[in-house]
Amino acid sequence: MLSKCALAARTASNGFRRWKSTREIIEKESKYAAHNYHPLPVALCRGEGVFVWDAEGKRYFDYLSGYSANNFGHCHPKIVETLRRQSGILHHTSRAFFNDVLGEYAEKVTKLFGYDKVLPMNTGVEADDTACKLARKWGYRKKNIPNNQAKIIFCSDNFWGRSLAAVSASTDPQSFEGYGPFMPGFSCVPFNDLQALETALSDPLVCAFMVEPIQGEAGIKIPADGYLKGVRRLCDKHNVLWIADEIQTGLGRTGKRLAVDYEDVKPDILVLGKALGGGVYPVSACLANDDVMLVIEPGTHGSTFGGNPLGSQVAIAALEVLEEEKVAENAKKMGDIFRRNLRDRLNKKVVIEVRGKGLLNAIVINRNYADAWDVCLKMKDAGLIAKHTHEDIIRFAPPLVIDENQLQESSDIISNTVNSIEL
Ligand code: IF1
Repeated sequence: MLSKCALAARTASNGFRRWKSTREIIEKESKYAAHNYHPLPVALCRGEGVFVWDAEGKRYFDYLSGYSANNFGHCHPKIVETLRRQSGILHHTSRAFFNDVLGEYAEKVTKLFGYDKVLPMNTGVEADDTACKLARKWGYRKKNIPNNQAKIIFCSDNFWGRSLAAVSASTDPQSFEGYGPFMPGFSCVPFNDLQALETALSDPLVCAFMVEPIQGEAGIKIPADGYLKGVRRLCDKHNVLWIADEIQTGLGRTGKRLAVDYEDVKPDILVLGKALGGGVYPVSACLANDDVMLVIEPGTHGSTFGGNPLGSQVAIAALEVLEEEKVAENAKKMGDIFRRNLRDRLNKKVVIEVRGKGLLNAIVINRNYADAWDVCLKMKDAGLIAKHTHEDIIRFAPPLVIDENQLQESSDIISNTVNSIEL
């Protein structure tokens, strides 16, 4: 029998440390962790499925999903069990040696997406950077671009992470200001503009065009139907590699396995991340066929953790969940209901636009009436956490395993909050 005191101590602990209040958690994080984010004032201690709980036990719908890493929900039993089990068998070896999981994972991910090979990395930005390296080397070896002159074209308002290369491609001063000098050989064309792309790609020094099929950080910008088909055609015409950054849009998020599936097109290099690690471990990947992938030879690229057995086993589990639970199909169905709900119910003076695909959605707030941050604070109080991007856009990206009851309840929270704004 535990003493009353020990029992109290145990219930007041999560096994790692004593519970703290929201205030204490925020104070400590603010004091000791760098201020490179401005978080919503909510302190999370636990998650399950589409829900998270704060230090006081209040429950929230998670409408950010850890920036779309938690597509399969918090603490998915199969994913957590895989992480637990594999971490007790073999977690990390480096690719100085073979391990018994990487090949299994590589076979699974390449067969699922239809490529010859995968290059395993950890975070999104590393995989995008890898794609750029692959493309440059391909440009020198296969397109005969003179050494050190290869160019990569991106779109304005692109986002692919925070490294020096990624911010060199950025058109957002918040991302790049103060971090120069920048990577040469990068330039941008407007998103959703095939004419501008054609002009850029006709430069024989261009080796690649990298694009998100739906621009996330830019505010969930969806290109016109046919844009991706046009990208494919222009890249073929000018012998340029098409790199699709599906780190945020991939793995069911937009209602298909990949966002490019909506137009039945296949990029030369497919980049995945975020949900590939099931939200429990960073796993990212570059997929390509041999004519591209094999330009990288032993010793010319790598990563300490990329392809480790723990991450590889977790990624196998994540891909199995994606298929077994028909996650993309659910995202499509729920996304259609979600946007219909919001369009029917939201005060159109306050919300100018509802847009999205699957469960990657955004609303645009009329700034005469409110700003996105204040609306996020109000939704938090009402039991739903979401994050704004820019001052007027709120992104809605719940875990893809959300069911219809949960979707209806959370749509109500959003519409009641927005409609309670005084005009
Ligand atoms: C931040 C958004 C999400 C990405 C795409 C590569 C990466 C990302 C398309 C890099 C990362 C995250 C990072 C996060 C904000 C963010 C984000 F607001 F930008 F749009 F997801 F919602 N390609 N996106 O979206 O992946 O290296 O971070 O693993 O940096 O603040 P990473």
